[in-house]
Amino acid sequence: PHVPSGEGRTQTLERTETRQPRLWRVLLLNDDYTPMDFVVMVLERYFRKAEQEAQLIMLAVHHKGQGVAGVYTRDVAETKVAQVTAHARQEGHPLRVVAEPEG
Ligand code: NFA
Repeated sequence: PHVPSGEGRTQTLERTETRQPRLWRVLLLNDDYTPMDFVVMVLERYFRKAEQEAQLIMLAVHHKGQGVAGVYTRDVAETKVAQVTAHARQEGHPLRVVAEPEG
């Protein structure tokens, strides 16, 4: 880091490199009751997936047990978990959505 010269007595230390924030995966977990169409709608509306990709992710979760809906900074990931969980419960579906750190 270099120290910029200034007129006053206060010096500001600058860094040109800043660490990237840790990213969090938002996972959808399979269950026996949430309708496939609801999961596809969630992937389109909350995770901005196109319909075909949403279908593929939903089917992967259905067959493998879980799958990644998206990758975000921690606060965004936690907000997605809260919003999707609230929407699912409002509709009476048991869909589980969790966030986990990457790497
Ligand atoms: N397994 C659910 C069904 O057969 C569909 C589903 C997919 C649920 C992905 C949760 C996640 N209706």
